[in-house]
Amino acid sequence: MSETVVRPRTKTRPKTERPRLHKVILLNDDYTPREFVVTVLKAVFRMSEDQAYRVMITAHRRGTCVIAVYTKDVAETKADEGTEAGRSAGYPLKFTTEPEE
Ligand code: TYC
Repeated sequence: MSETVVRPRTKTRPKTERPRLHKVILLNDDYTPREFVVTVLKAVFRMSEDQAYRVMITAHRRGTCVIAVYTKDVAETKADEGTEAGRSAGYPLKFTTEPEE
């Protein structure tokens, strides 16, 4: 008597959830000089002069601007670095983070 061995032809791939990314958001204020905002964006977020200027002017006109998305830790560290750069120069510059949908 012959035995038929049936093996599954497909491998089960466990679904791994990708970690949610977090947005870093720049908030406008009335006191921080535009040029200072651009300098911080270039230093902390590695932006070109052009990119930094566009992000700064967007926040200036609309109130906020999303800068980039990172893992939670990196987003929070960068937001703190940017906020601290403003604080140590005496400006109320503020960056916040928010999880992506
Ligand atoms: N509104 C500031 C000014 O007129 C400039 C500014 C832009 C400040 C963007 C913060 O996130 C900001 N000097």
